[in-house]
Amino acid sequence: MAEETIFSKIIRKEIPTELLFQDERVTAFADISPQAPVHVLIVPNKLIPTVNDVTAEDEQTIGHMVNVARQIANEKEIAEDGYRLVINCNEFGGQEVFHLHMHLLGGKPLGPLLS
Ligand code: IU
Repeated sequence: MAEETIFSKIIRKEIPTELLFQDERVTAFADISPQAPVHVLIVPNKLIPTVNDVTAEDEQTIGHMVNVARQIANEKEIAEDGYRLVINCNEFGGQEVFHLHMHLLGGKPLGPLLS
């Protein structure tokens, strides 16, 4: 069994956050240390530690995460200018919290990903 992270507490609303979306599959909340004017994390409610742990049964949830990101981008009015969706995986990917999450970043030009 994977160990819970602080994100499970956020999902269960045991820790206050700026909650932007929640349904039976996915939760979205403002990143505590924003790297852009809009920085939102979209997480599956189910504890999936990394992308390496995604299985075929998670396909709908992963697709739903993208859909929720798109909706939030529209609500935050950053869709037309554009934004970035990022999922970090393990050490080389820079993952720090081992509960799968998608970063939605936008609200300013982000430049090339690798520079
Ligand atoms: P990473 O992809 O695992 O590197 O990203 C973890 C993110 O989780 C990072 O942007 C943190 O600022 C963010 N975060 C948070 O929003 N709230 C928390 O309580 C913790 C981390 I711990």
